[in-house]
Amino acid sequence: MAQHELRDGAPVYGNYINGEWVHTDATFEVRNPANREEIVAHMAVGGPADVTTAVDAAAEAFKTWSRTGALERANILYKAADLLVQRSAEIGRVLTREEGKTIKEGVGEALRAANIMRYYAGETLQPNGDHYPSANPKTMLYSVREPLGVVGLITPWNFPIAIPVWKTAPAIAFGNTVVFKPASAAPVCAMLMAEILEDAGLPKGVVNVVTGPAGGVGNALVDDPRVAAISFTGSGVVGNRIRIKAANRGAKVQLELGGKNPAIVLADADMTQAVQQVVAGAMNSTGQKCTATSRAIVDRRIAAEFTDLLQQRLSTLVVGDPLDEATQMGPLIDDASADRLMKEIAAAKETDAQHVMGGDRPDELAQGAFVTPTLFTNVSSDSRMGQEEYFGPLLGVIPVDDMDEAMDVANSVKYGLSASIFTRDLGKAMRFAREIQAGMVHINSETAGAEYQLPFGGYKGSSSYSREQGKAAVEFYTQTKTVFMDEPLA
Ligand code: UN1
Repeated sequence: MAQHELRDGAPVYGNYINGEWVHTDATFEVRNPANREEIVAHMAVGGPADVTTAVDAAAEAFKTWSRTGALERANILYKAADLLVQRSAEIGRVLTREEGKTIKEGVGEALRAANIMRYYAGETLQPNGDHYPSANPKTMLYSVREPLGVVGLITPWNFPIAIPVWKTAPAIAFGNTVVFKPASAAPVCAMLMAEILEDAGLPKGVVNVVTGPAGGVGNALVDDPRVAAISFTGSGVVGNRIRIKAANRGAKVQLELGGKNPAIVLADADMTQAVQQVVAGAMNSTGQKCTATSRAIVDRRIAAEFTDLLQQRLSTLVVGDPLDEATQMGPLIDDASADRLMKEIAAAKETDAQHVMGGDRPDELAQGAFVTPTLFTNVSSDSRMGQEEYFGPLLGVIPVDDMDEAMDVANSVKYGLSASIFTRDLGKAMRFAREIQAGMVHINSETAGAEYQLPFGGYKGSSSYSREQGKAAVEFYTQTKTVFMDEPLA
């Protein structure tokens, strides 16, 4: 395990390039969003030169890694998964301290990351091509999937270990090498992933991590002509810039962007289940998931009752220090995000929408970026709250007359990541699954919660018609070679 120098009690991380921790003169601090006085780590301020060195290392490592046997690649991932499990309590704690989700969610995410590694270890031994009959009976025709080369990964802060792993593990499982930029708000778990991969025996240069500003590190990574593919999860604005840059130089690109995910609640729904799932979808991880539920589209006949039940459940949520096992909701990622959300809440109070509860920054939690669970009702679908992603603990109830209106409202936004319906009516559930413009569809469960064996991604502005995880990862991190093989004539 790597030893890192401590400054003010917090580790100082260099960039991880070619198996070495490379320090920069300048560093930036990662602060605990639940207590802004606490420094979690000091990180390197990387720049274009560091990206170039990292791509040099990854390009060199690709020559041998791409020819390493599948079983050897698998065994490194299995070993890394074991190490992740062994260190899951520690990693969960770091994750909670840098990101603010509850310790249960933090440790759960570390364990989920271990399972993702195991899944891709297994995938290395799955068939990676097809055999075809030829017009000539003696010709052997087959296709084989091969790695792309150096891939560039850019990840968000809201899943500091799961998303880095679900991009890195398939990339290296299929023989690529990686240069990776984690989000500056919560980059420490990415460094722990690099440490674990090294301890599991990953050769130097196969995975390189460079921290620092998007302008310097992210742009250099996207622009480097040796980076064959970019996988990005984050905002639509940044994603679109990456899409254009990648298209200009012909790089393969995969984007996972925002969501404005609806949960339709019909009058025949199991109310207890619907309330429990909608609250989980809206408030877990403080609502900071691209798959979070932010719109409850509710049959008008039950809208008042459902809103009451939501309010009752939301009032029981314990908001506080996410390291405390009793806490059910932690802070937002930083004060800027909390301030932005508070402005949206203040503006929404001036509209026809009715403020039911929450939307406060509690005095007793003034040391962190806390906003209490917030509920509005009578939200109009074409208002800002009906259309824009807020990325925080805020749920808007939109009453509708019937299933037709529910579908129109659900599909009225620019996003299409995830969507739920709560009903016992099989016909309506089936209609919803057919007509909803969303990549992930849930019948009687919350909008969040991907499983790693499934393709994950969205419709419309939520993705780039690409998917990640499951077999979709094979598509993205490989390219197909078709081989014609004939016997020598003599
Ligand atoms: C989940 O719902 O568990 O950044 C995963 C995000 C998504 C991942 C969601 N890309 O929130």
